[in-house]
Amino acid sequence: MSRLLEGKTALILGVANQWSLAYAIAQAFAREGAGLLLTYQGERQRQTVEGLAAELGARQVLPCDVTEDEELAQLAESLRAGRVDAVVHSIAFANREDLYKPFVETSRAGYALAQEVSAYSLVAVARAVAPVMTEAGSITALSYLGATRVVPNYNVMGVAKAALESAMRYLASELGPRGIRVNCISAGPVKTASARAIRDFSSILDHVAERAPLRRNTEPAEVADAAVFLASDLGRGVTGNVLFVDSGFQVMGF
Ligand code: IMJ
Repeated sequence: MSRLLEGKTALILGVANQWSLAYAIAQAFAREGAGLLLTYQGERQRQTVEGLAAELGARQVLPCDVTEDEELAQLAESLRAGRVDAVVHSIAFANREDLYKPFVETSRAGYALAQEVSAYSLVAVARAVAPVMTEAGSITALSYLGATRVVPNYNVMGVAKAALESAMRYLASELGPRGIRVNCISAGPVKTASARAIRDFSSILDHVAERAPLRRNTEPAEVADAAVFLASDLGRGVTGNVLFVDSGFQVMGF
């Protein structure tokens, strides 16, 4: 069978370590024949991401702190020589304390930070990369159920994911006429590094596995294969969509 992303180039933001969903997505994209461009945030992450990029056979590793306009401009400049077919946005951050305090206590600065890194970054990246994107390009962002439902402690991140999903729809509307599709994957809980930091995460995983229609948790490879679909020509009719890859958990009302 022919590979689904043969001849395509993918820019993947958010590979931080081997547990990252972005890492699983990069592996699946490489398996399907895509050329990979990875980004890292800050010098501290550079070596780690370069190591992972070598394992993946990535073509290039580029700096991209999404809070710095200058780095986004440089990213756009570095990409100008080539073309990008697919972008994966797998970036989020909130102050740790904002994931524990009551949501009503969220500070102005903490709210703004979560929005900037986790939601506005999709707009900034889309603007930077759209000029080098091919007709039939795609942008996929990672979201979570906490965007539309109240999940204990998700708090300011839930509001940021709501903004991310809304931004995805506006971008889908504006970039659609140029052939660029924009979607979200809403993944079930996965024990990534940023989830490990969450108190009682194991009980969250157990709760979902007991109730989800498939009676199990989500594997990174399942999220990655959905990302392959969206980035491939098989996804050509899909834009403005939130695709749940969560063992069906979101359909349960009780
Ligand atoms: C995060 C917090 C609370 C509940 C949570 C999560 N559940 C899940 C997550 C149920 C699945 C993981 N998730 C979907 C995220 O988007 C995580 C984002 C995040 C995590 C951290 C931890 C360390 C830190 N800042 C963070 N910012 C964002 O300092």
